[in-house]
Amino acid sequence: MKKAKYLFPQDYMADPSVHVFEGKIYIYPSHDWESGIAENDNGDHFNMKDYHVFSIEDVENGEVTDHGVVLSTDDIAWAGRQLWDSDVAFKNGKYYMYFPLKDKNDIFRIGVAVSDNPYGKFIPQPDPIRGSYSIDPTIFKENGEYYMYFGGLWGGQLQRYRNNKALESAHLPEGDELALCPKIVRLSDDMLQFADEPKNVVILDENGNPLLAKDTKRRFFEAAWIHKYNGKYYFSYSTGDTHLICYAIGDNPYGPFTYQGVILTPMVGWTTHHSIVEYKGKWYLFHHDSAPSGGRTWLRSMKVVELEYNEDGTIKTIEGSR
Ligand code: FUB
Repeated sequence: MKKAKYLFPQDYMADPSVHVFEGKIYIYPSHDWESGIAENDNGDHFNMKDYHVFSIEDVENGEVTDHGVVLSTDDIAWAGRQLWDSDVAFKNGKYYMYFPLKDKNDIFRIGVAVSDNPYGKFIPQPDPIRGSYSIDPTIFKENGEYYMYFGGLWGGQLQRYRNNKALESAHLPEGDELALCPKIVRLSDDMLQFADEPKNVVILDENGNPLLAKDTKRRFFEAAWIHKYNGKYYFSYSTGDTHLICYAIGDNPYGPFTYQGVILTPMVGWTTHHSIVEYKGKWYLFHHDSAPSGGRTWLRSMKVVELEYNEDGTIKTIEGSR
């Protein structure tokens, strides 16, 4: 499958997080809609209010099943606005959906909703995770532990925090300052809270130095994802305002990770967001672009394309739609 294909042309869905549950691919996207809010650097135009779940058994030729609305802001007691990119993990017979949402003070928190099935419905906890902040949670299971990676700049509010504490005023590093790091945190046994304090996920350049803020084609912006290939950990992410999906490789889930290259060059639209999964012996990159909506950045459509590795374990760059 060398050419990317759109997965669900009937509606606008973005940020696909993908897992294999019960032998099928389950897709957990954001649900874009025409909210009428003007585009700005704060992402106010991404004013999503519910999630659908999708499944597919044959990625290359199969039908995508829409399992309908599985969680909505109407169900969430602490909801303000903007349901952004979510992810789902399975443990002990339950499915846990992690979602970023602004609370009633317009601060992003991360909530959890629970289901008996991968296709929902998901029942939200009454409060967000204690100590949670920013956006784009993704969950990775390793050696029986579950880890959340999260964080996003600009509208994702990561620049409002240092050492897991809110700043008096936000500071987005510039120039030769160190770039802000995405975060990793271990989840509690019941999957409903953080087990410890979030830590920095450090991305190094080829000389072993942490990436700088001015390195906008390589530094982390949002959309963390992690997968394992041949015993190594591949941390992938969006560079946001330079519109790339990049990756870095490390020896354990906490990193550090060393920058390797570009997985996906710019797509039609502004945001770029993805997940990577192995299914039936092939690897796939799930992502989105705004081509079907004529480039309206807030109306994105999810896509899939095969992802291939070189013999040395590096990933072959995929050309985006721009
Ligand atoms: O969909 C809203 C936000 O846009 C996501 O949380 C970001 O990763 C970006 O794709």
